[in-house]
Amino acid sequence: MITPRYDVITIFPDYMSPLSLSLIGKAEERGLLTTKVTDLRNFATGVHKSVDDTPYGGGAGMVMSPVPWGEAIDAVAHEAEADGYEEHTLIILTPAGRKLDQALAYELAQRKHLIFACGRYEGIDYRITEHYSARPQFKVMEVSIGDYVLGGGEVATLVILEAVIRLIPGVIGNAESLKEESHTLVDEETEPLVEYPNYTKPPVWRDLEVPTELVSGNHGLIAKWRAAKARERTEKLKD
Ligand code: JDQ
Repeated sequence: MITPRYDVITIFPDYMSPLSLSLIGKAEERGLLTTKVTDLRNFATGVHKSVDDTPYGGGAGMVMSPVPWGEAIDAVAHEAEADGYEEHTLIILTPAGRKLDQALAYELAQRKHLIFACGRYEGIDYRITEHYSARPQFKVMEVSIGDYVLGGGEVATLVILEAVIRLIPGVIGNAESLKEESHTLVDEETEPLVEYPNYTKPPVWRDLEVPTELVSGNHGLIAKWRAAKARERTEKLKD
């Protein structure tokens, strides 16, 4: 059985150390998936091992050269192919990409090989997008995690991987919680709903009581209360 493989290419490989912690690290230890971080600098040539240059057309900042990026992506794809991964989804992090949401996380969780290209400076020469979009083994996606500008793609990659990996079968022990999530995510009118509020013990905390519905033992009443609260909370987020 082929398990998902997640490659990350970056000039800051240490920045990806959270991959070996917690949820993701444990899933990897259990053999549910593989992650590998590749240092783009290993594909830079010349005495200074530089990976950036000035932008054509002028302007501030530097742009990442397509030359080391092409070599690094080819090497990663080649290694994955030797392990039986025939299709590669190249995810290029950029504030100009498709916004991450739960539907995109589900979509990415179906793919067996993801390659995350983490740029720095002003981003990567656009010919990387153009070139890999034209290669049949590759699907290219430009992805953003939200409308703010980060210093590079590394943190965005960690966010995406955390959202994707918890959807891989077996990663979360409780399959019921994922099923419930996918039900509450999209209701009958496909309107995204936020979660209902949660409560746990103690039953009274700083004079605040747990809503009586939740301690009623009446599962119909509990379901009705939760649906109403989810809608109320969703409404409050508008405007
Ligand atoms: C890169 C930068 C000015 C890019 C370089 C590579 N959602 C999201 N916000 N920011 C990013 C993603 C992101 C991703 C990759 C990146 C930012 N930068 C910095 C600076 C213009 C464009």
